[in-house]
Amino acid sequence: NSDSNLGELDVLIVGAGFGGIYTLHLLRQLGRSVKLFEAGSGFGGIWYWNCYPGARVDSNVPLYELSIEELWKDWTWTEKFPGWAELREYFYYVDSKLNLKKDIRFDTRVVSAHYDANTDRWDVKAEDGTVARPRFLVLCTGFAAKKYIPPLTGLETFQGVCHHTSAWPQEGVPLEGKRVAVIGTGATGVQVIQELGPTVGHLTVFQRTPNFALPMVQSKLDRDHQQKRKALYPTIYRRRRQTISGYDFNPYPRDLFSVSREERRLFMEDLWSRGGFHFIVSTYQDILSNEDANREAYNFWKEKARERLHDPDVQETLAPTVPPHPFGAKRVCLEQTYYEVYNQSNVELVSLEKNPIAEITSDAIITGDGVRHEVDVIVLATGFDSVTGGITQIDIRGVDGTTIKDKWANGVYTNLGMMTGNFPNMFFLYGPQAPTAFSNGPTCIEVQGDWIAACIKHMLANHLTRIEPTREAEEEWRNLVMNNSSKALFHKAKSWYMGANIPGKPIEQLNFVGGIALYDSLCQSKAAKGYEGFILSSIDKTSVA
Ligand code: NA7
Repeated sequence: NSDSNLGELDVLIVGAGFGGIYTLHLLRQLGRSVKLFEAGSGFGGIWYWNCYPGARVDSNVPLYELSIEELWKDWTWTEKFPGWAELREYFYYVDSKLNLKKDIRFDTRVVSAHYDANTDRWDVKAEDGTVARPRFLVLCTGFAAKKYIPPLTGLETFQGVCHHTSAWPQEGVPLEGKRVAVIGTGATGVQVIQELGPTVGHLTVFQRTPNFALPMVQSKLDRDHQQKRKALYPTIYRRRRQTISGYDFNPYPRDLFSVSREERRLFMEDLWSRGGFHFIVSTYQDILSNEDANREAYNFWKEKARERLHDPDVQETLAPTVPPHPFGAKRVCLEQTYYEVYNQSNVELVSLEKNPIAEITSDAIITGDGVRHEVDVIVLATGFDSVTGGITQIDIRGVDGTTIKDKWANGVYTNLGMMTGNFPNMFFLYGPQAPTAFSNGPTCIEVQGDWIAACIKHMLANHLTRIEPTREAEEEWRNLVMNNSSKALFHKAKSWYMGANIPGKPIEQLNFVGGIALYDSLCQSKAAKGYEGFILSSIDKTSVA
């Protein structure tokens, strides 16, 4: 084999984020040939691409890390909610322990994968000409691998600096004293805005929909204290798999209106003071299903946000009297100084709801009211073709030549959110119809990675060469995913949870919202029943028959 032709492999993994490195480590233990291709020049996945100012994880230490091989013993974080640079360092630390690099090719972006039914192998090609023929293909491309840039008239004529947050230059961008525009106020926009507000000359924020951001309650972490807490980590890691959201906390098993107004107030104050996702995850169990309960939570949130804002117009734009959608129906994010930033004289908030962007010229963003907002830099914090985009952007063709993009054009079909029919031997992790984005990443990844590794082990040990879901199992799984969310309020918002942020994308619940513990048990039980809902076969037996 030449250097760019890896020939036949047992497994090829795509992506060197948490999902990729975890499955690489597990699968290598089978003693078979396993390689990993990564488009970026380094480790980190989402933390490789998203190095914009202020990028930070919304999960607290020690939940956002791998639980295996006692990796946590020799690693110390400096902040409760670590930033992108430290998260990247963590990956290099993991590499130093697990020696991952020797099986990884960086700068190798997979552009196509075609299934060859004659050999039960995938023909995989990368942009640089690298090819491989793995039996099993494991896509660990993440839920936010395909950026979304909206069709803004004249954007291509802008002469200043313009970047999407997930394509931020690795060397950084000089912004001090500059006139900067941020378009978008999702989790990313909020992080960029609070980071840039204090340093840039002028910041103009273009908001279409307000974000109901929650206080992160960030803190520096003391090394000794962290060391002492490590005795609890194995318990914490066991527990995170038994919760709804993969953290170490669960919803409170009471309905909001079942307790007195006073008790509610105290309870919510307590959750608020804890920070992180407690206010949305540890709260009353009916917050995301009962609209009245939801409004109570919103009103509490609104009061808190408004207390921090000086200008009444800004208060109404950021924390409106009537919310545009239920609280939490779009992903809420964590903030530190987001609201205070708007009290600064160099920060201006433009409501696109009142004044949409009409046009972008060589040096300005012009809104519907005719105002020219002159800027040097445009930051596009406009999100992603989330959950499915990372997979469908690759030219993946199944047994009959159909692309995965075509298969999912009118809706996603999978079994267990890990495989799809007509695309045998292809697994995806942290993708559609799995707890993706409704769970802490590493927790979900370990649950799915364990299942995939066990499945591949089973296939190899039994000389099976092909596994593929049945259509019935896919229909059943889709119904389960939809039914699980039918009582929830997610369908009342135009969010990426529902594919609604991308024009033309089918509107459907893209994530399994039943929780990690239930998901894990459903996956385990199908495996225990001999991979129920999947057809397993061997090419040798097929040819004999
Ligand atoms: P999001 O959450 O999809 O946010 C994208 C933002 O961009 C959001 O505020 C959008 O407004 C805005 N947007 C999108 N299109 C336009 C147009 N055409 N004009 C103006 N504004 C627009 O992406 P993020 O990167 O913030 O976060 C993604 C996930 O990564 C996050 O949830 C975490 O899980 C990590 P809209 O709300 O649609 O009105």
